[in-house]
Amino acid sequence: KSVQVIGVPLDLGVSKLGVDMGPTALRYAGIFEALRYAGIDYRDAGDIDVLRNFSLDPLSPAEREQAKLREIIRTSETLARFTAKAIEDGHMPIVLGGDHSTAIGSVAGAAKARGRIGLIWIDAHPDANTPETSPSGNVHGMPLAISLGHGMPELVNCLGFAPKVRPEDVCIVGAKDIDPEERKFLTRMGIRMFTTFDIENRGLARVMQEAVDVVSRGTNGVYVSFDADVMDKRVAPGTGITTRGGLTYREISFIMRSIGAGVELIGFDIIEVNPLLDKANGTAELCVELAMAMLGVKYTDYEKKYLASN
Ligand code: DIR
Ligand code: MN
Ligand code: MN
Ligand code: MN
Repeated sequence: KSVQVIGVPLDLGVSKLGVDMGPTALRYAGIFEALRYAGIDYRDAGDIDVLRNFSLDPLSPAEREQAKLREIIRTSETLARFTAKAIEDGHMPIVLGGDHSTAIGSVAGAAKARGRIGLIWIDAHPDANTPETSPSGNVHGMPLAISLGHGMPELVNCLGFAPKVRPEDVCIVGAKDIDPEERKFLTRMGIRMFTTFDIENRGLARVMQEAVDVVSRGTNGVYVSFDADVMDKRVAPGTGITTRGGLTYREISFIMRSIGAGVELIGFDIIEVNPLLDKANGTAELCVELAMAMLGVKYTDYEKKYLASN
């Protein structure tokens, strides 16, 4: 199996600068060295061209919002076509974000190529807001709703069809900060969500068994969208919204290994790595390790220090 890596330096869906450097941080953290270590064939497709956030500064607030939305629509279409093509050609796409509006395009592409897909959303937030329910107005809080067919029509209709996934094929893992209206939407849609409370309450092994079942049943493979902010701030400081009580290193490692062992993986996103907020790029390095875990390869400090270096 070969991998195609694409970077999406997109920060137009958030209010903080820095996630546009996610792709660079992940490359610098050694994602290609890791793939080489694992003997996995790969190609770096480079970064999609995206308007820089600060280039919009001269515009009025209203014009700026319009320009951001237009650019997110354009980027989503480009990424969706790339992702679909990679899958149709027999490759596994790994998408380096970028804020989470990146997933609008990658999920669209996976659905275009495979039809009925399962989707695992690993995130401290369900990202299931619509413009009507969003407390922030930020598009990175909306991509799951959009993939389910709810939100701005231009984004919902990415690649010309909607919805991208059925509610019964979606599973959220690790959520803890959920907006009230967003929770109502998820309940109404019948989305399976495993919060950090559920992980404590039921045990992670049982939660992951059920998550894998939900997304696998009846689907032609599973796409994973991984937001680095699901991890505790001491584990992963290099991400937009860091909070107390996120997942531990062992929890997130277990989640990735369970997915790798349990599903037919179509591809995945690594989202919201922000090197400006990081300590010596450690969050990006951890995300590389976690990506490898999803690919079924152990690539911890032990391999890096003792095995890969010889
Ligand atoms: C919040 C924050 N629910 C919003 N979402 C974040 O703006 O809609 N998602 N940070 O990753
Ligand atoms: Mn997110
Ligand atoms: Mn999040
Ligand atoms: Mn986010």
